[in-house]
Amino acid sequence: MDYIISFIFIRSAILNKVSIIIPIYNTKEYIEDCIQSLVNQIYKNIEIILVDDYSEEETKELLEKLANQYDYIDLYRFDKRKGVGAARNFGMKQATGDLIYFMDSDDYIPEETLEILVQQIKDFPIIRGRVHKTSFGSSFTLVFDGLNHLKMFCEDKYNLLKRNSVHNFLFKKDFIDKYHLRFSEEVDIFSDLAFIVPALENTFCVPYLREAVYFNRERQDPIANPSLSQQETSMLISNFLTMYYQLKSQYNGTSVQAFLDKQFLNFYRKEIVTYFNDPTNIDSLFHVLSKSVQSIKQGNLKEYDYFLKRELRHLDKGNMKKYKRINDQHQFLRDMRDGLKSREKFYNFLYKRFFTKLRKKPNYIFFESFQGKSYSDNPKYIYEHMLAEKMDYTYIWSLNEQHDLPGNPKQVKHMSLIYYYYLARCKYWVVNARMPNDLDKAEGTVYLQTWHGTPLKRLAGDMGDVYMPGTNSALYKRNFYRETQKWDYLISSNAYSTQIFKSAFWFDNPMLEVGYPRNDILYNKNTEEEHQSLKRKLNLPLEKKVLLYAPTWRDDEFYSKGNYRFTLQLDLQEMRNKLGDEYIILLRMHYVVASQLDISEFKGFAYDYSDYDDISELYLISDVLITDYSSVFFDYANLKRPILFYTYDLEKYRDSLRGFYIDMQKEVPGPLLVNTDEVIHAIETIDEVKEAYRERYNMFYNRFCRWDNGQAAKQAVERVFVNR
Ligand code: C2G
Repeated sequence: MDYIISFIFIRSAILNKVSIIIPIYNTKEYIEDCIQSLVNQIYKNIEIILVDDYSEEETKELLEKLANQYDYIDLYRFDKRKGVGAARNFGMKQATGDLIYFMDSDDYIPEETLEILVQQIKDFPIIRGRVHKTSFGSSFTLVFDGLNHLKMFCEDKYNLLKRNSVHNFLFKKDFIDKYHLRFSEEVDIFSDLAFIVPALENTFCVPYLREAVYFNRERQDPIANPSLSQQETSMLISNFLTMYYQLKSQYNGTSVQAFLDKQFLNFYRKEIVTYFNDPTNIDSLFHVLSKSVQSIKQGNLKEYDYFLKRELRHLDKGNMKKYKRINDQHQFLRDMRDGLKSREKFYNFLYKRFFTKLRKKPNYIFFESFQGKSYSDNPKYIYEHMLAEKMDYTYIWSLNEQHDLPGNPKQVKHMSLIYYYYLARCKYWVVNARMPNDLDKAEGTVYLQTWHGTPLKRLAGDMGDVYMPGTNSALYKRNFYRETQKWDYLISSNAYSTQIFKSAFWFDNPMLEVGYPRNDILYNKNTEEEHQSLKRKLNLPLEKKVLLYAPTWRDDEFYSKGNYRFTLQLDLQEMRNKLGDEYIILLRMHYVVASQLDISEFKGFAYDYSDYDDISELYLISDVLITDYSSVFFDYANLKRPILFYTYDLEKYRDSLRGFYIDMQKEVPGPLLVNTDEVIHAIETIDEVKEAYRERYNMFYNRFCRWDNGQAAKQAVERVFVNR
């Protein structure tokens, strides 16, 4: 008996060839993962139909290479762009399988998926597995208990369409043919609805298996390489309305209506309302929206809130003026409702709705360094230059703790109510890192972004997967993009940074190529007297040489968002034994590191200066810098003093966490060391190290430090405040 069943199963497996149709447009960074996941399928009776929708050269070549590797891959290429719907329709025409499965070229599936779906489809025309959103590559997977949990969707089958897509449905080919199911070629986004709505309409029940997983990858870069759902909102809306309309008229009087109305109302609430936060967006959409609303069945509106119903009433009546007035009131109330979610959101609401309505003060300047954590970096030196020049401005500093500052400026606590108030009143912002995500820049604000380092590690738009807590690659880049588009000026300290900033920050406004104001001090105060007086200020012994250890942070080692962990990997005991007669060491953790160092037993040798505001002053008094992947070495090189790289986790940092812009092994101006012994040895033989790296150091200096000459603050101020 068993024998017969397995025979039948094998026969049906032979019959059940699956044609996998993949439309492709420029997804070279993902397509290999996608195809590999198909090659790895346990279910082997497959053909893969790649339809290249006129991708650019690199993707085209990669596809040709991949198609040549396996005889069950067929590659077709359009001679112009036709869209995802056309590509899938074309793919279906080529398909020779009994079953059809659609995949997107940036997604992937675990090896069991097709096998489970094929086994379980039985007499049903359609089956569906679970779609799981992820921002990681194919190494990521889900673990189940080994059982198949089959669930039937019958009357509620439209719930399977929450994402409006055909992802992870397996269809019988004869069913597709019988009902002439085709994707829309009129729209790009939501073209699936034209296929899947009639498919469901002609099915009684759809089995669903959560063990058959489809990983729907959120693209890393919604700015440079958006997926369809990451496209411009205006396109998203117009495509949605086209499809909605078409289906509404096609399925008049059927059960699909309720589903379509629900999709419309959800879409209206999620996308359109947000889009109408800017009321100028209403004009072009009003009429088509009005027509859509007229077709909604009153009964389908029941569960929605008062705001929504009131807006829809005015859309229904087609009175744009009235609708705009109501939209305005509602946007205000919605902002307020959002503002009640947290203290920061409430302040942001007050900022947006009230403070920014006040007149801007043309001579007020707002300064902030590292989110108010310190009085430091480029903003400090720009500020002090303006003070020294006695310029006629009022200065406001954002600082978490009260400081004793020259010029006695107004100090406001970062993210406090008064912080938002002054952000709105100040005409100028001088800031060295990102501002709060939700903060919009009001009209008339001039934002000078100084940034805080020459990049070694890949930045923003140039990053691959993001490993920081509380975010994913797409969200991180979208927020970053929103931030950089507010910058009116950006300071760059070398031609290399200029080039990177333009692409990584998507930045087209004026770049101030003036060097770093924070490095002015390295030219203007680099004298023996200044060193001595700084050492006195810092309570350091005058007779000892100084080592400065200033590492960066690790994206994947954290306690919570913004609070990073750091484990000291230098053996201080050993260092004191070998170097203590001649040297002391200053330990300087990165400003996002929350770990506290316990170095009490190394009193007189190791000093923790992690909380000291200004690292530039520490550079001035140190004889050797020890760092890793921190941008500190680009600045320190201005002093032409020796630099050692304690890079015990180089491979991981470079290959999985961040990636670098330069080759550390070939280009940095000092040796890469992997344990304390090597660090000690390099310090003991520092003259030899200097000699060995002399040529490389000179090249490095010429490439990265040439623009710094003690005049950067002056030049930046002239560009932004004097010669505007
Ligand atoms: N910094 C510091 N102490 C450290 C490390 C860094 O004071 N132990 C300061 C330096 O001014 C440095 C800046 O913070 O230049 C940026 O630190 P990085 O270690 O380079 O890291 P990150 O904050 O991620 O910035 O383009 C630069 C990049 O954005 C890196």
